[in-house]
Amino acid sequence: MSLLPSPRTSSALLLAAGLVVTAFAPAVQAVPALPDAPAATPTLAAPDISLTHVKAHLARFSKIAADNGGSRAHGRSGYKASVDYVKAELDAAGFTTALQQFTYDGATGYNLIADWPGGDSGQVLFAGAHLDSVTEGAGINDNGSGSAAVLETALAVSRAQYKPAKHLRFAWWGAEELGLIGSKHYVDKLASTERSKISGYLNFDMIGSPNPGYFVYDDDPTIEKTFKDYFAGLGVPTEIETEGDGRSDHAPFKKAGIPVGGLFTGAGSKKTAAQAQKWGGTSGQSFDRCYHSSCDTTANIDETALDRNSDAAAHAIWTLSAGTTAPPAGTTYENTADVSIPDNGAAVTSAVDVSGRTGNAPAALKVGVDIVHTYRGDLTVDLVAPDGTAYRLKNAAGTDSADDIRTTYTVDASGETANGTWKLRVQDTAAQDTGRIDSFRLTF
Ligand code: DTR
Ligand code: CA
Ligand code: ZN
Ligand code: ZN
Repeated sequence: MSLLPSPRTSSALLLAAGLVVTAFAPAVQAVPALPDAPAATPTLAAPDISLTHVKAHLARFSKIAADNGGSRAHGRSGYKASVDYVKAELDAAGFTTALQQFTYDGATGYNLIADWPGGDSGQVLFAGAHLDSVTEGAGINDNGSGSAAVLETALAVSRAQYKPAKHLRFAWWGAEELGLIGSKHYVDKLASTERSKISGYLNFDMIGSPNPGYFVYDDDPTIEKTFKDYFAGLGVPTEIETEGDGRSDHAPFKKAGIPVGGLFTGAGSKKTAAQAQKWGGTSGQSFDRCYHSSCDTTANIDETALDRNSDAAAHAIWTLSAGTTAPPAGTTYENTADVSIPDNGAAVTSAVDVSGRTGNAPAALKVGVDIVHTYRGDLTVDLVAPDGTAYRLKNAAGTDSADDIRTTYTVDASGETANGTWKLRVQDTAAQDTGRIDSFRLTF
């Protein structure tokens, strides 16, 4: 049995090195990473997003609609005026902005993309909202609310001169109301190499409904937890957003395999008595009685909901961009429990549970193997991915009479989901000589 270092000492040393450490356990089966293992990158708290500022953007959207025939719909002058307003705010705040044009229904549409300079261009945290309204009205809740919250959060990034680990990108989409046209166009035009750089897309569509519910998208667990933890901190219960699968601009990103999340306060569906009990408001009444109607004006906003969701958006953007959505590269998951290898017998395994990561494992996954054995030529060694796929690390080799295997293999595991139970499988295929697995670790 190896002399196990004291968990505390080893954990402290490894944590100091920014590595996440699984607990040291006498049992053979894996132990999950320490649930409260602190993230390697400290998270700066997001600033409070000013409701006054968000409402000021809504007032501008309202005036734009009034000055442009009553709406901010795709193909109408009110939409382009909305784009010009948001773009001017962002240009003045130091963002790198770009207009992406597309044509739909015989009219030119525009996506406004804004990049905040800096951060790891290989890890992009993306937040967006559709800027267009329906033709019936100004579209203040749908979706001036999301557009204004995302704009004010972007401006808060500039005011704070925030420098997160990840690169921040923001977007205001065109022609969502006609079928997610602008966001679909953006994702369609995005090269696969660029898609893989997006660690998450956060969508904000209707976040100030006058009879609000607090709904959190449940598409990606890490993003969902980030939002739910925020509202738990406010003492505000949330529900999973079930109405929207495919019904807003996160859908094209999700379809492209990008982790998505977002917030929603409800549209035409009616609030139940149970929901009114927990959130207040009026049961039996729509969350937004002016959904897609001319009465979707600045009076069609619940300010508390708008403020809470704006602050939640900022919290998620600060948290998920600080490199904490997934433990940073170089994170190790280890199992140091000894596992005896039966002589000329059945295979045995040592397992580690990987969690809290997004996407797939890397193309250069490091597999650390410490096996004590008096004739390593007897042994076959495999890495087994969470879905059961086996990667042969070492074949048996009768002539290799040396002792022990203490080495690190590099495996292209990019086809495997990162999270799950990974196993080291070892089999002694020849009689005589025995040994044990001393430890097994994965470094992402
Ligand atoms: N499609 C959105 C409104 C909408 C309806 N259900 C959901 C769910 C999640 C986000 C948005 C929506 C629109 O009319 O813009
Ligand atoms: Ca606020
Ligand atoms: Zn909408
Ligand atoms: Zn709508």
